[in-house]
Amino acid sequence: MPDDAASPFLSDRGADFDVVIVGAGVAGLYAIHRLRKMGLRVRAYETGDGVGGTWFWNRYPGCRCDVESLEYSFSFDEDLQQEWEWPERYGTQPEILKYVEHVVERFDLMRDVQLNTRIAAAEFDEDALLWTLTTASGERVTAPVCIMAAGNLSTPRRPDYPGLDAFTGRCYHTGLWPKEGVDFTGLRVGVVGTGSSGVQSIPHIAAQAAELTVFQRTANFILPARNHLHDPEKVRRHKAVYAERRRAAYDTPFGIAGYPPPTKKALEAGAEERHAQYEAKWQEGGSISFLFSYTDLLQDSEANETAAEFVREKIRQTVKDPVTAERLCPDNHPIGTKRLILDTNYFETYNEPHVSLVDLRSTPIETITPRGIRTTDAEFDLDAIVFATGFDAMTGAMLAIDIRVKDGVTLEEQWTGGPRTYLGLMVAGVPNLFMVTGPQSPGVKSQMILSIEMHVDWIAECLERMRRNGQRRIVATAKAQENWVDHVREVAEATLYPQANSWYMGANIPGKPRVFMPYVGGVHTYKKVCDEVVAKGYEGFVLSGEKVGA
Ligand code: N01
Repeated sequence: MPDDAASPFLSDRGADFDVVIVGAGVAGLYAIHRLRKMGLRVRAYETGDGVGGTWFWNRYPGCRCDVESLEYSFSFDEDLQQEWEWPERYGTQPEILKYVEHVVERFDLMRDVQLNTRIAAAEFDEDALLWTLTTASGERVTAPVCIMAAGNLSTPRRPDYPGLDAFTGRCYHTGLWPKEGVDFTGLRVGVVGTGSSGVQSIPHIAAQAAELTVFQRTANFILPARNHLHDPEKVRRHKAVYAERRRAAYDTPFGIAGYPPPTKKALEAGAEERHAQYEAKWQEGGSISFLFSYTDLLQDSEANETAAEFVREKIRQTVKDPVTAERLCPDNHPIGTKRLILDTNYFETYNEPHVSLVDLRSTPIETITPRGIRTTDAEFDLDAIVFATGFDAMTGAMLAIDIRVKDGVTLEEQWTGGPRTYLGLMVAGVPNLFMVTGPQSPGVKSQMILSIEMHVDWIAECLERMRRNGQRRIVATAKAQENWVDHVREVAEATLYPQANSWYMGANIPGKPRVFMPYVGGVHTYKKVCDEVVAKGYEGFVLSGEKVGA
């Protein structure tokens, strides 16, 4: 039974549901819970045959979250956060999936999820003020409100090398890992890609494979995770102030409390002091703490270079073969401008005799052959290829759905030059369709679950107000969107982020518009903006029962 006996939202229009949700990952699941508490009739549609999104699909060996487990979890229920036990500093994929499944059972969410259902199209009817979603198998469902919770890193991408289909060995993508797992024992394996997924899986694959060849296009900055079993006393202390820490997280740039912000610029410290600072952070493990060494690491190239060189020195000290070590040293982007990677034994893996590194910048892949991979100067016979080549990030999942307003705009047309949103929550000209952690919000640059909860709560409060006021339509204005898009760009341009060929820039997908997509002004700033928008009567949105131009 709903907790709230208020009348269902717009049920008089004969819609199948009040709100339809695309995706049953962490975002979709929380949306079900939150909206159901308001008495709304909701349903989430999920492509997979299980819930969990990212944590359902990314089952590759070594997969873990790089945000600490005590932070990377829901905050909406005090009993849940007090009772759940995270055994290690960073949650593994199986642990996180187990947690998500527990949440689903605990709050009885499954009854509002339809699995094995891909949403192919969504069309808004301006006269009826209804969204009609069409599934890949042709089923249609209507609701006045649609929430896109389809994920930022949920559209895996494999490069289109010639010959790929002719490869006679086994082929995998880290983001679509087989449920039953993969045994590489005795095999000659090639891994293409050295982002987080590659770096986490390579030591595990190396432990089984007879030979492992890693194909690297860009060397990345990688810091030690320093994972360990939790100290029960530390957990007790954390949980004693859990609610307070969660609140404090909203006042921080990355949405995680407990990291004292830096107070000094890097070049204000002498070389020895700087080295000691970086060394302390290196020993502590984790990325936020390291980036918080100095105030200007992401703004000033010279400052950034001091941290970058510290990490390169660590690589040279760890990897015994000097040629391999130099190849592993990142040299084409400032540290932190691509997502920092946390590792366990990644660099050490290259000291093993059966592991080798191919530099694709000097010898690119020409073709996949039936027997393996051919680069411009060698041929590698392989039994299996693992693509750790990432995702069509931030826009891939939304653009895979034909989203259109009847007789009006399509999302694809709106986003030809890159995504354009108001606050990462809505798109001008597309009424009653909300995004959870959409482009131009801080989502991917934050503790994702906090950002998900923030967005879902914002959407829920907005719908509550619409219901109270008898309003049926909400849309962002073109002007508000333009201002926000400009602001997001200006904030990014004041940093070093746009210098890297990252997925934040869409640079990993050939032909994708090169636009910096996340908002990097920080969760603390963004939350204030969203609160102010509400306080000013949903500034930048038009709320109405009538059809109005956006
Ligand atoms: O993907 P990526 P990912 N030929 O895009 C290379 C989150 N995540 O799955 O850098 C050759 O980062 C590409 O090279 P380049 C996290 O936010 C989190 O690893 O484009 N190589 C790169 O090396 C992360 O940032 C966790 O030159 C090609 C790699 O493939 C995000 O997901 C764990 C290529 C792709 O790296 C994505 O991570 C895993 C080509 N044609 C993921 N195309 C944790 O929480 C691409 N590459 C720890």
